[in-house]
Amino acid sequence: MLRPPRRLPRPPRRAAATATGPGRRLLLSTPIFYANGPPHIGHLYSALLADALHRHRGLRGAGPGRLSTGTDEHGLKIQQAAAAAGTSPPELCERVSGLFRQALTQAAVSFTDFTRTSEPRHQRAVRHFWGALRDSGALYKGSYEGWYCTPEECFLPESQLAERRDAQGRPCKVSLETGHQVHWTKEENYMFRLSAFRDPLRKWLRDNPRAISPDPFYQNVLRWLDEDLPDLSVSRERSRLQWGIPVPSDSTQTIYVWVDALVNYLSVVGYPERHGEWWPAAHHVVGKDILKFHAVYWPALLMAAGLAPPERIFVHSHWTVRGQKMSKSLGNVIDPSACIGQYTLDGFRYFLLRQGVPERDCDYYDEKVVKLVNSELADALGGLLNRSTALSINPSNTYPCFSESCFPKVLDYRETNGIGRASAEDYEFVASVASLPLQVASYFEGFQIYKALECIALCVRQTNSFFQRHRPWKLDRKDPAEQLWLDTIIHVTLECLRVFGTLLQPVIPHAADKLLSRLGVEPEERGLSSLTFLPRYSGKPCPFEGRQLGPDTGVLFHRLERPRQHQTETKKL
Ligand code: ME8
Repeated sequence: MLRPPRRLPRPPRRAAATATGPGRRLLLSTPIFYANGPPHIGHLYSALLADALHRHRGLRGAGPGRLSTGTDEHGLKIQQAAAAAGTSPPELCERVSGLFRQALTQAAVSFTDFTRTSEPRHQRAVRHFWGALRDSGALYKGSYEGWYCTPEECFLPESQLAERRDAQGRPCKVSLETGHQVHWTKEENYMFRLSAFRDPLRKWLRDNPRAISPDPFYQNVLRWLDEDLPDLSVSRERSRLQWGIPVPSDSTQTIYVWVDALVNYLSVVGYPERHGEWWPAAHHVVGKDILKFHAVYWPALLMAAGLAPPERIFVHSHWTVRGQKMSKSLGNVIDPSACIGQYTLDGFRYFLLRQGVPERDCDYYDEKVVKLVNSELADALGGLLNRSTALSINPSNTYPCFSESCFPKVLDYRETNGIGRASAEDYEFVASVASLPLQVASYFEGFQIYKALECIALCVRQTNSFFQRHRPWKLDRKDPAEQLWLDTIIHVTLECLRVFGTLLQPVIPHAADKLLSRLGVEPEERGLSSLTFLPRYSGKPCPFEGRQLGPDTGVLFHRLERPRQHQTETKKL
C-alpha cells in the first residue's frame, strides 16, 4: 500500500512560453485511435475538425502550432483483436496504424506528429508519468472488482448496465451505452485517488468556463462531478494483460491502457524534458464517448502529476448511418478512402465539416453528400467563379476596376436612390460579406465550424443573386458608363470569391487553392490576418485591381454522380 497524499498537489502556473497573446504555441490533438480495426468516417471527422482548426490558426499567423494524432496500440482490446485475426499484437498494430496514417494523409489532414503508443519515446514518457503519480502519493494498491467492458476498456458501475441474453441465449450483462458485454473481473490493481480530485476539478471548470465546448458537454462534466467519483483502477494484472507497458518496479502489473493513451498528449511535446515549451497550451478534439476520460480522469491525473489541465477540450457527437450506429456487425461502417474516391477530397471534407454538428449526432447517407456538394460547391461556388471569369464577360481576363460613381460609399444604404447604380440590396449584401471574416473566426474559436460554413454558403448564394440581379452579360460594353458598371459588378464578385476562397482554405484546401490561383491571388496574399474585402469601397487601394487573372485550369468542382451503392467498409485486416 502506498502512502496517501499529505495534501493535493496544485496545478503549476502556466509556463511563460504559453502565455496568451500573438505568437504563442499551441498543440491541437485528435484522439489516438485504437489499432484494432480500420479507420471509418467518425475517426476522420475528429481529425478533420482538428485539422481545420489547425489550418485556420496557421492562416491567422497565430504562432507555432502542432497537430498530433496517432494510434492507441495497447490493451486487452488489441490483444484480443490480434488473437481473433490470427496475428500478433505488434503485427496487427503495424498494419492498422499504417491504415490510419494513410487515411489521414489521403484526407489531407496536416498532422505534424503521429504517435504510436508502442514507440519507445512514448513508453518512456508513460513510465515517467507513472513515477510522478506514485511520488505524489496519488496511487495505492487495492483489491478491485467490477464489471469490465473490454471494447470500452473500462469498469462500468451497475447503473450503466443492462440485462440481455448472449448468442447462446444465456443471461448476461451489457453496457447500457454501447451494448457491449461486460465481464466480472476481480484483481489486485493500483488505484488512483480520483475521489480526492472532485474539488480541484470543479475549481478548474469554474475558473475556465471555456475549458469544454460546446457548453452542453461542459454542463455534463459538472454534473458528473456531483455524482459518485470512485477511485480509478489504473493497472491490470500482467497475467491477464501482457500487451501493455509494465508498471515500473512491479512487473506483475500492466499500466491501464487509458493512462498510457492519455499520456500521448505529453509524450508528443517531449515529456518529461521539453514539454514545458508547449504544455498546457493544448486543445484536444474528442468524441463525446471519451469525454469523461479527457475531462475528468486526464485533468485529475495531470494535477496529481504536478501539471496543469489542458486549456480546452472540444467535443463532438457521432455519425450514424441511415439512423443506425456504425458497427462492424451491422456491416454499415463507412470507409473514408472510398468516400474520398467517390466524392473527392474537398467534397468529402466539406460535407463532413458542413453537416457535422458537434452538439448532436448526425446521420450519414450517400445521397446527402451528393446533394450538398453539388449545390454548394459545384453549382453555387464553382458556377459563380465560372460565370464571373468567363471570357465572354471578362475578355481581358483581368481583375477589373471598381467604380466609386457606380457603387458610392453611403452612410445609410436605405437612402441610395439616384446615386450610383447599386441598390439597397447590394449594399446589404456587401455588408454581410464584409462581416464574414470576423464571423467565421468567431465560429472557429467556438468550435462551430459548421456554422462558419453555413455563413459562407449564405454569402455565396447572395453573391450569385447579386450577379444574376444585374445581368452583366446584358450590359453594353461599348457604352463607357455601362462598361464601368460591368467592371464594378465583376470586381465586387471577384472580391467576394477571394474572401470565400481564403476563408475556405482550412476546409477545402485544394479547391480553395485552385480558386485563389484562378483569381491571381499569390500564396503570401492568402493569410487571414491581412484579409481585406472591397477596399475600394472605403476609398483604399485594391492590390488586385487591374491584375491579370491566373490561368483557367478548368471547372472548380465537377458535379458528383449519384452513387450506385453504399461506401461500406471493404478493407480486411
Ligand atoms: O476511444 N462518429 O479510440 P477509438 C464520430 N483510443 N466520431 C467517432 C465515431 C462516430 N461514429 N466513432 C469514433 C479511443 N469516433 C481511444 C482514444 S485518446 C487518448 C484515446 C471518433 O478508435 C471520436 O473522436 O475508439 C471518438 O472519440 C474516437 O473516434 C474514438 O476512437
